[in-house]
Amino acid sequence: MKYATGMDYIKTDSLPHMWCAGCGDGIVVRAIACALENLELDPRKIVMVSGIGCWGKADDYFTCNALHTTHGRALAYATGVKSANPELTVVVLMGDGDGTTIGGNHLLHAARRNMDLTAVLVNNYNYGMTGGQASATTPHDAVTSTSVLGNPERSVDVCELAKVAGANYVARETVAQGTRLSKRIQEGIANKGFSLIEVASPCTTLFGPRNKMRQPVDMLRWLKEKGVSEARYDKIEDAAAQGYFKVGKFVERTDPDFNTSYEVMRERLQQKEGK
Ligand SMILES: Cc1ncc(C[n+]2csc(CCOP(=O)(O)OP(=O)(O)O)c2C)c(N)n1
Ligand code: SF4
Repeated sequence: MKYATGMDYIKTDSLPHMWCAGCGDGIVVRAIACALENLELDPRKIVMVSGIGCWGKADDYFTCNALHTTHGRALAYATGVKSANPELTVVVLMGDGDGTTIGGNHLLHAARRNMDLTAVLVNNYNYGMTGGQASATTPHDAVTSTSVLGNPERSVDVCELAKVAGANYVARETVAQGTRLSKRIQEGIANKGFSLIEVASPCTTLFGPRNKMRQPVDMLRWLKEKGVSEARYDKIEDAAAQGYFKVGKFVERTDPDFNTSYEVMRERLQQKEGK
């Protein structure tokens, strides 16, 4: 079997990248690039739609078409792109602030419509680009620049949200296991309908040091230790309270996607009008 490098999909002239040392974003770029290579997709028929934030800058590093949009609205733009040309492969790049906090409503509706998009949502548990404020995925009691004594709120499980809203494919992996992550992204792109791949990733400058993980490696160790399979998670007493989270594939189904359902409506209209 050929070993994917992803290099045909990465703009090497844009390197070195802008992210801090130890940030997980570079690993996710590579995981997406390898998934695209394994699927043998033509970069000219792929559109990377990104929101705003550190991860939102990722579209700069791909050889594909890119649409850098407004904070929290990437899924709305991606819906427009896919509806205008359903032949395109549309990959949506969002941070947890982008996709879950300001843009949470768009996530709900993209999943409900089952738009044929693949959202790669990098969850670094805070707003990285603007100074490390708490987002909707910040764990309860975690320290951020807006929760200096610990986060009083509970966090949203993005995968559960996408699952109940009706996404066809839902998975979560961490950057500590890049090959598995790439495989999930590949499965998500290959699956028609809405796919959400949540990536647990370190923010080594803002989140780690505030939460007793001073070195980048401490955050990686934390993600590897706490991200466990569903089967293992269910055996751990008070798993959530101890900070464990599930990784793996949670949903894989083949319900009709939005554009397919829309075509059915168009045919009905033509029949009604006798065309
Ligand atoms: C409408 C709007 N509100 C706020 C901002 C400011 N802003 C820019 S990036 C960002 C946070 C991004 O956080 P996240 O999506 O988690 O991505 P990260 O930087 O952590 O990768 C915010 C609040 C903005 N650009 N637009
Ligand atoms: S601030 Fe955090 S998320 Fe942003 S580049 Fe640095 S480590 Fe990455």
